[in-house]
Amino acid sequence: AWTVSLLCVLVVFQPPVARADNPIVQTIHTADPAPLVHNDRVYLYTGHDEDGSTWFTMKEWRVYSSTDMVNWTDHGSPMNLETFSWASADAWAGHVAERNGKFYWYVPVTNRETGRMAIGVAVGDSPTGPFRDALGHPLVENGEIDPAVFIDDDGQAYLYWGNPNLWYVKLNADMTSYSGSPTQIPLTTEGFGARPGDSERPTLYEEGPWVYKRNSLYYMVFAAQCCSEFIAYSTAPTATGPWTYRGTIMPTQGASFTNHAGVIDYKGNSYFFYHNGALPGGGGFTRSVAVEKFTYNADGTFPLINMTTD
Ligand code: FUB
Repeated sequence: AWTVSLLCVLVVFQPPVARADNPIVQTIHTADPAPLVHNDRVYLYTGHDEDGSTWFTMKEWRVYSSTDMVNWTDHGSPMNLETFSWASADAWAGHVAERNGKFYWYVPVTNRETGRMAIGVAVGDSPTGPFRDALGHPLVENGEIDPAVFIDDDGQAYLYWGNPNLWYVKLNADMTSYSGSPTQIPLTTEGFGARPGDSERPTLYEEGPWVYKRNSLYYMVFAAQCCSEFIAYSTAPTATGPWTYRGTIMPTQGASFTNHAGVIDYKGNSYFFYHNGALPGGGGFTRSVAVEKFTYNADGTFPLINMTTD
């Protein structure tokens, strides 16, 4: 009887584990994946589309983790709009980075004072939180969204973000302040491709930048061309450019008119995270995060990656 009750206790207190084909999360709607590898584990940070949404109605962020990319542990929601006393709505696409044992989560939210989007930063002592507002006010306020953080080999951290423009700023070592002013990355057609038939936005860049370095080459993966977004990328010899457009990674597919990418290497494989509307009843405001394993071409370019349910 003792063994059985111990077993019951263990079963009751196990964090929920979901075995996932795509979509990774099949119990709620998730969007805007931001994977992070830490201590041999993949942490997946997402937004949460409210059931029945007819807009990007999002109030909290979620965390999942895995050691095999198949079985995912649900760590719940360690951060929501109330984490930021100055935020009123729109818990949109964020990104987490680790530095010196602390985890910094950059997110766009609506600033209740201005009614405009601003970027906040929360900090936690573990990848699953709890997270607290690091500043008590926005880190960046220019009405634009989708922060992405990248720490270069020399320790310099950068924050990128933007829609309709594309910005970066050099973060200080504390990760919660920056030096200089935000700089606009020139949206040239050489850098970000030519958008057909849209004079206000001449390039394909729409939103959702994701920056990383591989074999001395800097990659910027981004959502291209609203409102049937596909995922494209550019590369550069430095973290600040100049960027050269390299083409499509994931064509427009599925029931969501947005897409949002995150790329990692883990245990010798490369993984491409994205979102779609693949759950029953899913769509543009009820999205689901998914992942595909892929192999870079020998010259470092991306293969074309399609959405699957595998
Ligand atoms: O999830 C809300 C917004 O939709 C994100 O900030 C964009 O990247 C798009 O996915």
